[in-house]
Amino acid sequence: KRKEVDLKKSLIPINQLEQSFLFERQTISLTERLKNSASGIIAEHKRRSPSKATINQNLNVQDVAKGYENSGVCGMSVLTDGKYFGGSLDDLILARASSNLPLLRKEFIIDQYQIIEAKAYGADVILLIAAILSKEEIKQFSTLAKQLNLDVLLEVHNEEELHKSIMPSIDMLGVNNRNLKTFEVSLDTSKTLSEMIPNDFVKVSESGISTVEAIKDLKQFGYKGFLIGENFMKTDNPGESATQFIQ
Ligand code: IGP
Repeated sequence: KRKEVDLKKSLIPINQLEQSFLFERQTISLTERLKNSASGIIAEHKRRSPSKATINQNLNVQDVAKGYENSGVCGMSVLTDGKYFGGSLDDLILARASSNLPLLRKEFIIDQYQIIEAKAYGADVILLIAAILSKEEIKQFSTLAKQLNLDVLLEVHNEEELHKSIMPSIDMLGVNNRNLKTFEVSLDTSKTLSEMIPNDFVKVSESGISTVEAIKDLKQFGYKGFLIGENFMKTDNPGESATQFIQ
């Protein structure tokens, strides 16, 4: 269903995307940063969400990006989905213009076009969600991303999704602590799945993280990356809030 909605918009032809100046840009690897970081924070720009309605509508994405960069986080995640999260590709390109952080395009990717688009709008990393993709699509999409020098964060929520997702074209394995159907959050999801993730993938724990203690705990289970949105975005100064999570 989403495919129809997305493709109905008048899209910029692929060859034009490929000629945009950001398409030529040297991407920055979030995976490498996480490997070498003590804090491992990936800070998200998120105005609203289906589980929370409004989080913060008063900030502009440029200030948020600069604040996150100054705080010393490893990377930034930018929601580009409009329907559920109130984001857009404009947010991505504005974040790119305002910071040198590795940027993750946070989107429900279901078509290769969106990966080329991600690069043209300044992303360094794409998200692939195992729950909405077949193994074949994961392979095809991640291979394309690697050809474009983009890192791939593959998101899972259970063992079955994890097993279909393990392949060499994936850089990071993200465990979403939030069940996308019930919106229930439990950090135990990350803990339980951690031992099934091979060590050659950088492990990222996503959603529902709001304390430094939770991060310390998750590090014991091998996690190197921590994706945090709401906890920073609900404050007046997300960058400053992020500072408290960086040692
Ligand atoms: C951030 P939180 O609970 O810190 O705001 O979560 C991030 O993990 C969450 O926004 C997210 C998400 C997603 C959003 C994780 N996977 C997939 C949209 C689609």
